[in-house]
Amino acid sequence: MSHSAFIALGANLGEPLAALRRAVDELRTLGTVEAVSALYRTAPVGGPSGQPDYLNAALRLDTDLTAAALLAARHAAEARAGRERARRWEARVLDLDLILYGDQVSGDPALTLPHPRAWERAFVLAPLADLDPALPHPVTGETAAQALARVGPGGIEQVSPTWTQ
Ligand code: PH2
Ligand code: MG
Ligand code: MG
Repeated sequence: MSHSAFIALGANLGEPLAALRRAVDELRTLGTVEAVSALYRTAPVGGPSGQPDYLNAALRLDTDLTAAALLAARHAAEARAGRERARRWEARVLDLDLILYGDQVSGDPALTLPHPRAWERAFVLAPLADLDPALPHPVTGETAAQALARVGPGGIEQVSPTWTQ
């Protein structure tokens, strides 16, 4: 059965734009990419100080894969991009986060759904609101647009609406 997954993309090391474009192409092999958000330049939130700005975006992927299979594919794509996992929230060449998988709610530490911090972060919410402003949080019901208005758009700037072309 097809599930609608929302995936956030981020990078702030190496060649972030090239890495995000390649990630979109890889995700196209996992299902149907129904929509891709605009691209944003965003100030780093958390992690070691002095990191470069991030590029962030999000996409909607309709897929027959399970959430666990998506997680594995996502880690493989991050590894192929050259990501090394050391410190939490350090700068990275590619980060793919599964934000929503249908309306599934999971407390599994390896795959918490929805992503626990997504509804608090403008760098996730602005791209999500591009894809669907009325997208509800499966537990609270707050939409992506409402959450973005609540947290405010500070620290993010849209750099391109059509960056995958
Ligand atoms: N990801 C993080 C931590 N901080 N900051 C920005 N601006 N963008 C991110 O994608 C990001 C972050 C953890 O994955
Ligand atoms: Mg992340
Ligand atoms: Mg991640």
